[in-house]
Amino acid sequence: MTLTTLFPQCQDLQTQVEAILQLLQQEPTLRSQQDGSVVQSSLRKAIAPTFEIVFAGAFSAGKSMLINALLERELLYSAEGHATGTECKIAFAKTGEERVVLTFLSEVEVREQVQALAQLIGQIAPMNINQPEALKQLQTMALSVIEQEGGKSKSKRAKDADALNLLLEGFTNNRDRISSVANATYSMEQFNFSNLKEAAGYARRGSNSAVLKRIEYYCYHPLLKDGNVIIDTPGIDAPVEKDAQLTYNKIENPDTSAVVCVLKPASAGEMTIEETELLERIRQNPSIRDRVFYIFNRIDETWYNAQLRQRLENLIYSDFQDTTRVYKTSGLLGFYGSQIKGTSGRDRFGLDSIFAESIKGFGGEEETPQFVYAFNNYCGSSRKLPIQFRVTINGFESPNQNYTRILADWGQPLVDQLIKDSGIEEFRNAITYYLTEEKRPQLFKNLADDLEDICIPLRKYYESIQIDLDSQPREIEAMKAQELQLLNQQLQEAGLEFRDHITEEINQIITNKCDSFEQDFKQLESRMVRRLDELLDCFSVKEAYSRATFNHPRNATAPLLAVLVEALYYLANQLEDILVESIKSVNAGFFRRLVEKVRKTEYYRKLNRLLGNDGGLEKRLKELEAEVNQALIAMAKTECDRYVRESPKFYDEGTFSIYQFRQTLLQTSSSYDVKAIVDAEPAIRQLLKLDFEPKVSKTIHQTFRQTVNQTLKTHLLPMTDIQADEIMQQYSQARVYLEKTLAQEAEEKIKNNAKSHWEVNQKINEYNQFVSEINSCLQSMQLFEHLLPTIADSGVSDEHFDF
Ligand SMILES: Nc1nc2c(ncn2[C@@H]2O[C@H](COP(=O)(O)OP(=O)(O)OP(=O)(O)O)[C@@H](O)[C@H]2O)c(=O)[nH]1
Ligand SMILES: [Mg+2]
Repeated sequence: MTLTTLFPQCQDLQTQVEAILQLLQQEPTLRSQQDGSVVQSSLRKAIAPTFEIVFAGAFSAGKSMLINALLERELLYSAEGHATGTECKIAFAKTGEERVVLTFLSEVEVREQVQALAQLIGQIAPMNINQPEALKQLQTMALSVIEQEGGKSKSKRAKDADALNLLLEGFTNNRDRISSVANATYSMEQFNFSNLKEAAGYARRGSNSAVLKRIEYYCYHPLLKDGNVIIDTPGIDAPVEKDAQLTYNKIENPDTSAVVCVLKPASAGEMTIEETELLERIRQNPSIRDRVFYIFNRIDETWYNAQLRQRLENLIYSDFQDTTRVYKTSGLLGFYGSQIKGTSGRDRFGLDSIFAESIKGFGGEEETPQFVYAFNNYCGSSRKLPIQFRVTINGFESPNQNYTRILADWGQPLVDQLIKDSGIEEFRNAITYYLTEEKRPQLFKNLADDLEDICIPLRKYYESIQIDLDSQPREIEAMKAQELQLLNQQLQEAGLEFRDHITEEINQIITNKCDSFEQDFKQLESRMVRRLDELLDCFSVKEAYSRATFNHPRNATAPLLAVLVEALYYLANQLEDILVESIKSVNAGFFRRLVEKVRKTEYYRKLNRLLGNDGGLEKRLKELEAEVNQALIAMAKTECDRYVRESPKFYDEGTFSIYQFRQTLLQTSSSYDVKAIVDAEPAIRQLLKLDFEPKVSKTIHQTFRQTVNQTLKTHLLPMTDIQADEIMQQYSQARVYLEKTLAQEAEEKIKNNAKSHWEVNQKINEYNQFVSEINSCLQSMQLFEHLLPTIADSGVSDEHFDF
């Protein structure tokens, strides 16, 4: 019976759960916090048609035997040593439809394994495994490796060589059954097996199992109903590494739903490293969760060994406190106990039927089956049997004789007691109860719990959106009023911030902290110095002389003094031009940078938001730039005008210049034509240089910088106060402007809110619909405690918003 026929309300569960996950996906903030994959995996488990129960544990722990005992039939091959070499699945079949399907490795897979194993033992495998000769050769090599190592299990290398040998043998024997790339499957009829047991015998660990990928038994057993699949695996510490890996892969597979750990400490005294690792790996698979059964098998061995018994009790007490699923079993006694129930004295209680094969010994001597030893031990020394069974073991009888005598004397009640002590029934009852009663509701409970972890945040999130939206429109009105109230204050603040900013900028200039300004001013200095040098270099006495005679039409000659005077005027005026030009560019640079900085300020942005413009700041700065420009030009002119006057030191007694002057005069007075003066040109140039250099130096290094600083300060600072005031005057314009924009903003926001509101309501409706559908499924499973939360109507309808 399928899930849907049992619980029709759960028919669309997958769609519904996926819809909830979809809602989660739509909310990026939640999506990053909640993991939908957990729900997905529990959903998969809940609706999966099959439920895979993997039996895992150390090799020879008794996994295969335990499964046989559980199903009360000899299905799987069980033996001493590494017995199971491939995955064995047991699934449900109706009576009369029992069958086996054997799946072989493909040729590609066989080749891969041959190559891997050959490499491990230091051999090179042929590329083409279809060359019988090459294979024979490789097999001979493998056998000689085993011999070299001194036996199959003497070393890792010997074990690998043995595995290779079996693989090659299996491949050769089953050559016609193996396809090149596909995994070929065969039914038991194709093998002429008459029952499942024969198939199991064929597949037991060895050369056949080496080339088998999987064997699937379909048999009738109530335990297998409802999609339960039992899987037997090779031991986790199997001597063949590949076989052990197969089990670990199975444990990590998402299809695995439960694990029966068949543990060996009852015979070994403690858990092996591999067993501990197995438990860890089980914990790491989210598909398994708490669906783990811990079986301490071979419990019979503790009956004869007090120390083993004690160690096992301690282990269970210390390490298995947090689980109730701990069972102590004897698969051997449980299984054969159930088998000999149908026997009697006529077939010597199974010796001539069930055990007929195993008692065949060499030379007519009868062998003792493993079970008979265990049975006799149980009867003789386990101290398990209640006192009414007065059983004696006679040393003069053979084990088989003791066995038949005891059973003839005590019969069925003793077998029942044996089965009871084997713990198998307890385990079978527990796992049956779990699989038929608990499994389904628990899978759904897990799903419900995982879903709840998503539903609660989702509900909270929707509700918070609703609350937020409901409070929004009022808030906008309030915000608008508040904003208008604050307007005056904000305008004032902007004005003050502007003033402070400009003051700070001026201060930077005055204290030489503005690098760009310093650079511009340096430029001015060097232009002045360069210009003076040029003027002196190109100074022409002839031209100065001609200007002097030109100014005095009645005279044909001019004194040296007149030439000097002309030179003073000329140099002073030329220097003035360059200073004016330079200070203009210093000024322009200063204002350009200032405007750029102003544009980046908070008050500039604020003004734009409040007024829709900058409140006249830039215009004011432009005007100021022109004013300051004029003032600086005037200053530059005054400065250079002073160059016309010779410096007082010019005539100082004992100075170099008066000496120079006298020398020049001596030179020029020798004749009255221009030639004498022209000859003195270098001397005159020297004189001018002596006079001008100190004057220009004083300008650029002392007076003019201070003049510039003062001019900037006196023009800019008073302006900022005026501007701040002017900004305040714009209150009414600002009010009109702001009201308009705020109204627009509010309108926009209300529109958006209406849309969001509609959207969230839509989502809530969807959410509620899916959740209530899921809830009705959970209710049909009696999971009333695990229903998911729905979202109540917020009471705010969409009509509140007209959009
Ligand atoms: N004394 C005793 N022997 C047992 C018990 N269960 C199984 N055996 C024996 O242990 C041996 C191994 O049993 P299997 O069922 O083949 O063990 P397994 O875990 O399937 O071993 P692999 O398939 O090799 O991993 C067999 O000889 C069984 O008869 C038990 O409870 N007590
Ligand atoms: Mg086995």
